[in-house]
Amino acid sequence: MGDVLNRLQEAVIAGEPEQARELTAQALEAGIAPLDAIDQALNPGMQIVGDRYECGDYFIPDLMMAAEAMKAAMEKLEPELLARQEQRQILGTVVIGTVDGDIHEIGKSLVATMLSAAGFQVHDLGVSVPADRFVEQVKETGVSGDSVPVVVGLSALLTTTMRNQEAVIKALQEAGLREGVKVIIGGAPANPEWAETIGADAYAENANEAVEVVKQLLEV
Ligand code: HCB
Repeated sequence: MGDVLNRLQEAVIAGEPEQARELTAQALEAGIAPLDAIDQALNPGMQIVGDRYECGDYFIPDLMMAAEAMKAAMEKLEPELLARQEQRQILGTVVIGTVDGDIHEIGKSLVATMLSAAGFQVHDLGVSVPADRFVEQVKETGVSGDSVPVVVGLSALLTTTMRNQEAVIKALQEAGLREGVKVIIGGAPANPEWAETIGADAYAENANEAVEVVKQLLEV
């Protein structure tokens, strides 16, 4: 089990999508749980990639290839994660996206997948999402009679874009929608203090914590 996960981590670090896809399939065939593959191979692999970029050993193309490898692995894991949620009882609705100016999508997509697997209806708005698009989706979600209450998930990976998490909260306030929703933020530069500063309801360090926090916020 350790060997295939080690090789999967190496495939992410080396930016090899085909290998990552193949090794993920092997891991699943060997009975490794999708969450173990994420926690023990993919996330640590991306962490190493980030460290190498930070110290100048890796460059943007390396980051992009590592991200492609992680995405290839996630494409195999997502159906498995969702399949494990057999009887779907909709616990609430989540509108999630990476904020304006920020194209980092892996963490946001992982949170979206985990919430979906846990029984939430998830509207994933994608990356670089303007504040008014979140507002529009929250309005639409309410109007279309989707399950309520609604949680808004805001991802930001850059110190320059984390301000836009606050911009979304302000836009929700201006539209008179803030009282009706819970806001959870995440992403590498965010932390609980930042959540408090910008008036978010909660912060989550990772996708598992996001699921727990959203459940707590909605009391489900
Ligand atoms: Co990017 N990048 N990047 N990047 N990138 C980071 C984020 C740096 C930290 C790297 C570094 O310098 N050490 C850095 C940011 C520095 C800073 O602002 N302090 C950085 C930079 C500078 C940049 C560019 C500006 C580089 C450039 O062009 N000069 C550029 C920005 C482009 C833009 O957004 N406008 C850029 C581009 C890229 C790509 C495109 C090459 C690629 C993204 C590809 C993609 O997503 N499709 C990329 C990547 C891959 C990274 C690193 C290496 C990994 C990010 C990642 O996917 N992590 C990252 C370094 C790092 O974080 N160690 C680096 C894995 C996921 C699973 O973790 O933290 O995203 P996560 O998500 C977690 C967690 O935060 C939480 O749960 C998730 C799952 O566990 N969470 C939430 C996330 N969102 C949540 C929302 C919630 O509501 C709740 C919880």
